[in-house]
Amino acid sequence: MKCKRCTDKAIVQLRSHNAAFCKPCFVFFFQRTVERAIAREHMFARDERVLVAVSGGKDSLALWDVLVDLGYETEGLYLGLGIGAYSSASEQKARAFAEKRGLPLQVVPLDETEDGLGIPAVAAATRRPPCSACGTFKRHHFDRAAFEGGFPVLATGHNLDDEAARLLGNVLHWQVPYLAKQQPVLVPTHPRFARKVRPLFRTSELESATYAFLRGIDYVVEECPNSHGATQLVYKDILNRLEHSMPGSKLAFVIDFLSRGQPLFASAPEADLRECERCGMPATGDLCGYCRLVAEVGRRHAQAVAHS
Ligand code: Q46
Ligand code: ZN
Repeated sequence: MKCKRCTDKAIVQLRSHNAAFCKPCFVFFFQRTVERAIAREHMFARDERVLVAVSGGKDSLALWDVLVDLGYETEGLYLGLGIGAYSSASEQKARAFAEKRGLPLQVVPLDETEDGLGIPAVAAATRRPPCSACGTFKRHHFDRAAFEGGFPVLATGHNLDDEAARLLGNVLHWQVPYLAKQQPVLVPTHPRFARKVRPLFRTSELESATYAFLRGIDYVVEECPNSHGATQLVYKDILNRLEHSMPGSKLAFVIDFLSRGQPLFASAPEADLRECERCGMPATGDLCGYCRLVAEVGRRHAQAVAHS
């Protein structure tokens, strides 16, 4: 098997691209795919500071590595979710990555913020699935850190597999408002929001794992314990089986949706946003989703004390 670019001995085969690459050419291919995605989708300009949400996993650290290599000014943001050993290990990987490269990293441990609530505590108090609470908390703290740090752009490490699984879920349930917002670039709908971008939306999980390995990135291999049994994994499994029989299906599913399907949904009306009475971040009602959830935890705790 020969490298498609230089004809040296290939070490990676990408059936979805009908190509194989040697180490330097794969690194070049991966970085160029990300660079083109940023340019074609107008994600951000050379002079814009980018806040990169890092989880300690392969995708977000690979993304940060590429952005730094491409010369962008970046800062990492790690959110300590308080999920036991998984959170400790992932924080350590994110910190080690930043320290080794001399990059700025902001660490926000949820249980040390003013509300003092980690994900397990919120999930237990509200009896919600942890991932639902986690999504609300992540969105809030990412938005807030970008706003307070004056970052016009917030980048996350969602890859092609994430995007394809999300699309499959949204189509299966005809989630029109979500389909309207499923784009690699989300333009801010309020001055306190940053532009949210997903520069890895064209690169697969396999490609980011390969990139991380070849670049010597030490990432947390274990998945979050709450991801087991998640619907997303079922979708990913189905898509992987499809990909195995028909290489390139995942990429075509996402790319064709973005070019031909998504514009048909994009006119779904946007909710009017005001500022949350409690935290000041954008909200559809008096309180934002995050503050409503924190208030619910407070109410549940008060009820538990009253009944004890
Ligand atoms: S971190 Fe959070 Fe994920 Fe864990 S609790 Fe669920 S959403 S699975 S990406
Ligand atoms: Zn709020």
